[in-house]
Amino acid sequence: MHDVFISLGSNIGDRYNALLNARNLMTPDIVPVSFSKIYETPPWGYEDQPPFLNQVIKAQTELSPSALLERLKGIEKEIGRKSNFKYGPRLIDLDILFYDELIYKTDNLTVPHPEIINRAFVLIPLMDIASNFIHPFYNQTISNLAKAVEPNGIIEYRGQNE
Ligand code: PH2
Ligand code: MG
Ligand code: MG
Repeated sequence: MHDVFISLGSNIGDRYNALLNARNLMTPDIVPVSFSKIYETPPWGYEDQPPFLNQVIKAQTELSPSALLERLKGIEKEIGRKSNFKYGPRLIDLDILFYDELIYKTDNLTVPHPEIINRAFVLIPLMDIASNFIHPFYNQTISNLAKAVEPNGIIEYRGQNE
């Protein structure tokens, strides 16, 4: 079994249900075992779009990194994601953050996700469930990495009906 961390994001439609559906569609081959809180986060990268809901989960899987990526793309499709521009709005986005302590790079997948250290919307949810996890590339704890990002505008999300 492999331990993986996956980030979930949505900023169009029923954002809360998109996260819920994505988690439900993962089983049985991706089994979520712990969940961060859900946060509402200002758009990062391309700012002229609605705020996101973001969550990070830890899951267990026997899938290889590339098979996991394909499965996550399948779930994005099932939820109705259409192709979009880089950093643009999306119904659901599922990204592999970590896969055990693996460091891995192919044309369409880099693990750990190369942007983790720049993204408060990933590091803050990661703090909920993996503050002591050591980033295998930077050899620093999540806790340490989180200190270096600005949490501006990130709030815990409580409303569950949109
Ligand atoms: N995802 C992006 C681009 N910008 N900003 C926030 N706050 N949350 C996201 O999940 C996000 C983003 C592209 O995947
Ligand atoms: Mg993404
Ligand atoms: Mg993605």
